[in-house]
This record gives sequence, structure tokens and C-alpha cells, in this order.
Amino acid sequence: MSRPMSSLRRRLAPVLLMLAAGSAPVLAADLPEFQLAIEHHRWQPEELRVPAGVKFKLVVTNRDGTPEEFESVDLKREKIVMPGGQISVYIGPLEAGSYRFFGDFHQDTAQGRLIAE
Ligand SMILES: [Cu+2]
Repeated sequence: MSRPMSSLRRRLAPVLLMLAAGSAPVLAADLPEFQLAIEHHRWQPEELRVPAGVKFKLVVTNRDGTPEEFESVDLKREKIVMPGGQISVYIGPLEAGSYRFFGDFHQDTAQGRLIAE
């Protein structure tokens, strides 16, 4: 009875340590952060420069009164932003280059690109 208990404790130890250290939130908080907004169904900025080779957090704010969806086929991301709301998208590390993104609900105007350099 004591043997399975101690082996379970051994297996749980790293998990408990990780939870205690809060390693995932700390890592996320350490990521560089970039801001993107949608206003009048256009991205601000329409061209966003980010460092290549680094994971980063993109914070997307919706200043419109209608829902929008941040979407990028190049980046394989798709996330709805409610009116007046904000979302976070984790991207990268990216190779240097240009990555298109758009507002799925207003594709006629909401077009942008991310330049990783
Ligand atoms: Cu979509």
C-alpha cells in the first residue's frame, strides 16, 4: 500500500512544483506584447512589425460596436473579438517574412499584415 502511494507522490512532485511556481503564467507574462485594434472595420496599424524568431503575445482590441474575428491563414489563427472587447493571441516564433491577417467579418476593409524581421 505504501509503495504505490510513494510512486504516485514522486510522479506528482514535478507537476505540483510547476503549479506552485506558476511557470506557465510567468512565461506568458514575460513574452513581448504587441497591440492591434480594429476601428471602423480597419486594423490599426494595418502593418505591424514584430521581431522574427521570438514568441510573442498579440493583444487585439475591438473598438467597433460589432463583433470582429481576427483571422490569419498564414498564421493559422482565428479568434472572435466582441464589441469593446479584447483577446490575446500567442504567435511565433516566426521566420522573417510577411504574414497576412484580416477581419473575417469585414474582409473588404479589415486587411493587414504582420512583418517579422
Ligand atoms: Cu473566420
